Parts: sequence; structure tokens; C-alpha cells
Amino acid sequence: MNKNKLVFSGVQPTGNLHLGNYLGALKNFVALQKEMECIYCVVDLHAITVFQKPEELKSNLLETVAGFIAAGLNPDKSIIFNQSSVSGHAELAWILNCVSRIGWLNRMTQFKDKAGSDKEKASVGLYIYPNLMAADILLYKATHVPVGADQKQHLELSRDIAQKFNNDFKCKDFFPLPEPLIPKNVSRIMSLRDGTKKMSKSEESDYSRINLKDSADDISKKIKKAKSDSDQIPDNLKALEKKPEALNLITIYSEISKISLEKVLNEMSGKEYSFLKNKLAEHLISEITPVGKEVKKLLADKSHLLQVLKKGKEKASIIAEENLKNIREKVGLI
Ligand code: AQP
Repeated sequence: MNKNKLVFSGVQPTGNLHLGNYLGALKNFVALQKEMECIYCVVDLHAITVFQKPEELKSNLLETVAGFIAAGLNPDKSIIFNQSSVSGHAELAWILNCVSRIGWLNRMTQFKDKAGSDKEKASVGLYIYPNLMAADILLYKATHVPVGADQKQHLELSRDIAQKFNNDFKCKDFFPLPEPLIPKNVSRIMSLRDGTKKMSKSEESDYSRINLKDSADDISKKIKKAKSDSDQIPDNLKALEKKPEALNLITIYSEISKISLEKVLNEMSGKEYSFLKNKLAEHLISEITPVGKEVKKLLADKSHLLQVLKKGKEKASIIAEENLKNIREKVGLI
């Protein structure tokens, strides 16, 4: 266990966890807990930057914790808690709102994507979301952040904020500059309906994603209906450049079967996509449905999940309070 490295990452409780969260984040979280100290947070304050029905938010929170544990996170090894239970996240976010620059936030593409065409109507919280993300990471002085590629820009902003804080308050190396840990091949799993959009919890069509709780039957149907290509499978990646849906299916297959992309193309070139889809569905069913069953089992005893959150909050609070004391001191707050 490397004591000089600390991992922090968060997942929003905005709906069902899906294959993108699983391959882009959760699998990486599980692997890292063997090597480093890890803090995994259900970021409910991030979720409310877009309106959430209160009852749904509560049940999504528990469902996300169940997803963490079902995917293999061990609450005795990793700290698992929800963001709003440690008030230091909000306090540090305010301090960092005063360090971060409006020009920096104006460049964030996720705000543009999520706010859509009428950004005047988006919440202020959605706009300053990346400052809260920086606070989440810096509150624990985390050194490594496992995320999907969609979060790379926010993480770069966290580094800029950390650097500016260290410069402004003349405390070189006070905040470490957090490093992203982005999975190489599966940095971005795309929608099964539109290969140019990422697979997402809030996408309206359930056919756009594989949920961890999907049954074997759901998975088969969704993969069968997934957009692919009328041509046969090519023998090289270049030929897939303008075929994002086909590339997405091949990428998912490569990741889930642990066969390199090149090898998949070697083995499957000249075959119809229906052949790939059948094999992909088989692999997904054998890897994802046991996780989904475990999620359902864990949700049957909510007291266990609440206990995990309580214990995680206690451990996270100790680190957060100690760091906040020093942060207040640097800023000149009494
Ligand atoms: N499609 C994806 N491919 C790879 N990684 C992904 N992640 C999310 N979608 C994909 C990674 O999962 C982690 C948790 O993400 P999140 O739930 O906190 O927020 P998100 O990225 O905004 O996820 P969604 O599903 O798109 O949620 P909504 O629809 O509510 O906005 C992150 O590490 C993310 O990179």
C-alpha cells in the first residue's frame, strides 16, 4: 500500500449506474483499492445542480452505494460516504469559488452540454460545479483521481485552482496537483443509440445504455437493437473512424472480453455485426447480471448501506477537518 498516494473519486446519485460508469470508473476504483488509500464519494451536492426529486435522490444515493459494493469496493478498505454528510466540501468550495476565475469556468464544455441552448436558465450550481469538484479532491489533498475521459477538463481545472491557491497564499506544494487516472481503452463508453454521445444516466431512452440492474433479457434486447453498421466488420480501426456506433460496440466487446481491439478485428473481420452482438451480449450477461443481482440483494437491507455511509463519513470527516484547519489558517480565517 503506497501511503504517499491518495485516491479520491465521486459518482453522482442521478439514476441507475450503467456500463459507462462500470467500465469507465468502478472497475478502476476496485483495482486501485488494492494499491492505494482510496476515498469514494457519492456526490449528492453535484447531483442537485440539476433538479432532483427528493425521494428519488435518497433512493439513488443508496443504490449508488450498493453499486459500489456490488462492483467490488470493500468498505473496510476504502472510505465510502456521501458528500453532503461532510460539510467541509461546501466550505472549501466557497473558498475555491474565490480562487477560481470566471474565464476558466467559461471554457468548461460539460456546462455548455448540460445547460443546452438556454444557459441563462441553468442553475448557478451547474456553472460552478467544477469548483465544487476541485474542493472534493483538495479537501483530502488527494493525489490521484480515477475518472472517465469526460472529466479530464474538470480535473485540469482542479489542478489550476490548486496551483493558484498555492501561489496566492504563498504555500508551495500545500495542495498536491491531482493526477487523472483515465482507463486507456474505455475512457468513454458511448450511447448504444448515438455513438457521438456518451452513455449517460440522464439520457431519456433506456435503450441507450446497459444498466447494472438490467436482466439478461434486457441486455440481449438492448444489444440486438443497438445501432451498428450495414457493412461487415472491417480488419482495421481506421475503417471505423466514421462509424462511431460500430466502434463503440467493438470497444465494449474488447474491454469486457479482455481481448485487444486489434485481435478482435483480426478474429471478426468479414463477419456481420450480428455475430459480434451475440458474443457481446453473452459476455455482458455473465459480467453485469451478477453485479445487478448483488445490488438488488444489498438494497433489501438498507440498514447495512446506511451503516457503511455512517462509518465512511466518520473517517472522511477526520481527514477533512484536519485539512480545513490548515486551509482556514492559510486564507486568514479565524
Ligand atoms: N459513458 C461513460 N464512459 C466512461 N466513463 C463514464 N463515466 C460516466 N459516464 C461514462 C464516469 O463515471 C464516473 C461517474 O460519473 P457521474 O455519474 O458522476 O457523472 P457523469 O459523468 O455526468 O455520468 P452520467 O451517467 O452522464 O450522469 P448524468 O447523466 O447524471 O450526467 C465518472 O468518473 C465518469 O467519468
